[in-house]
Amino acid sequence: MTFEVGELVAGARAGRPRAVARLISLVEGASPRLREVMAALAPHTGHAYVVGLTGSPGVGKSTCTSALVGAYRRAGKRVGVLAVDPSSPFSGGALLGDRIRMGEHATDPGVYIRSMATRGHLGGLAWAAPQAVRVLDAAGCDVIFVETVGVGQSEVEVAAQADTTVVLLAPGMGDGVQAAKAGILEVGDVFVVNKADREGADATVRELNHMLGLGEARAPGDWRPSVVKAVAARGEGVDEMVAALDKHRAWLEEHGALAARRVRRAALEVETIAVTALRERMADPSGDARLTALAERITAGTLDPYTAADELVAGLTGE
Ligand SMILES: Nc1nc2c(ncn2[C@@H]2O[C@H](COP(=O)(O)OP(=O)(O)O)[C@@H](O)[C@H]2O)c(=O)[nH]1
Ligand SMILES: [Mg+2]
Repeated sequence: MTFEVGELVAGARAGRPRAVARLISLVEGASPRLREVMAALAPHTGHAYVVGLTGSPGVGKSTCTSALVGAYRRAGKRVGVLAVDPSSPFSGGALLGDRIRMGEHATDPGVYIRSMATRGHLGGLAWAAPQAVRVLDAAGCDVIFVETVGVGQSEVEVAAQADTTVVLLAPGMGDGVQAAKAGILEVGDVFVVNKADREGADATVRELNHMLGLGEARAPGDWRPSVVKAVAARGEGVDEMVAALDKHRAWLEEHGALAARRVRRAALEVETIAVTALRERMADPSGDARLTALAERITAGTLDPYTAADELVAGLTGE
């Protein structure tokens, strides 16, 4: 399909939903023209505050996000929501459940809601999500929520690539133990024990505080994660969540840690793009032939794998 990159970018910057949607579709489809798009968007990014939310399926991420969107809208902020769920069936730009959960915001021109499915792409989620965030950032969002299911390494990583990462748990799901296993305790800046209308919420909070206390990888001056109880479905605990987000943001800014986080995030983004590009070249026929030739020399005992790897990288990058 033909399109004018400048026009699309201008449209997105003017807040036209169709232009924003179109740009995110280009990301999703790994369009060869993304290079141009990202170059055009770059000068208009860096304004949005990015909040990652992760947790088990059904814990209430979308419900919480929707409640938070409402709170930030009332404060006059423009809000973007990116729901990334590669395991869910994908239909027409929104996951059905999320569309219902966020329905109240569907017609608000100050809110962009987008679901992304990136299954099957080389580099997948880790590659696509930051690019979609850039689109929403350039479109003038003040806050961007990135919701990912905290079940796989890459999903957790995507949520962790935020300014503030929120980890959601619910009582009675054995969630604490699951969270520890999935390694999401380490990435949480704010913990929300949602579904506090259910039995065991206080026990979950205690268990969580205990586990956070055990994980003393933190240095003395480090941020101490906040733990908030919520009943997102009834809007309870939303103000506390907003306060916890604000507090973390203020802490980051005070300690010069926000800039550092963003540099780390950009570095990871570049790394992901570079590694993805290398993998693609390795997978194409000439790369494959190179690799096979090197592998044959290794099995013949005439080459060691480290030197082979150096040669491979040099061969793939030195055109
Ligand atoms: N009892 C209770 N149910 C909730 C609460 N928050 C969300 N839910 C329900 O939990 C289900 C899953 O919520 P959803 O936000 O889609 O979870 P996600 O998969 O983490 O995005 C939905 O039926 C919600 O209505 C809550 O605080 N209490
Ligand atoms: Mg959801």
